Amino acid sequence: MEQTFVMIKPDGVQHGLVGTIIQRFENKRLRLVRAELRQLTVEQAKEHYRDLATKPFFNDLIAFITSGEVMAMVWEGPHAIKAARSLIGATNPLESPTGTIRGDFALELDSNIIHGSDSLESAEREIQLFFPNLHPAKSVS
Ligand code: IDP
Ligand code: MG
Repeated sequence: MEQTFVMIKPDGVQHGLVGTIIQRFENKRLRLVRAELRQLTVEQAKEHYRDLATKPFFNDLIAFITSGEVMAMVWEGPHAIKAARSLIGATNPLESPTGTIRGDFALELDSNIIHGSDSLESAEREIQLFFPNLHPAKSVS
């Protein structure tokens, strides 16, 4: 059993896609473990996207992801990380096939509706960042 972090970005929330997206994940037989509407701080956004800090679009990405509420979620199931990425589609919506969330609901790279963890390592890091009480970090004392 695997868990992954999925986040509907401000454009997806504003366009009323929360229900549709949750339905697609449920149809795939993934199980919703946590969900919360959140307004991210700039600090949280920078930590979430820290691997992209050197990219030229980083500041725009942080401004966009903090521009409105996001729906932060944890989904669980066998191969949940890969299954979620498959439902989400390619980073560039124009290269994401119809039938994927980005292929169906997005047009532009910088507003592509939804985030999903890309590896076990990032899933664990992102779940810990957004829902630290789900798997409390072990005390090092
Ligand atoms: P992913 O969301 O498919 O995992 P990443 O490469 O991790 O793609 O990039 C994170 C987010 O940064 C993307 O979802 C997209 O919103 C934004 N992004 C990625 N590449 C570009 C770019 O070249 N221009 C503008 N925004 C980008
Ligand atoms: Mg990514």
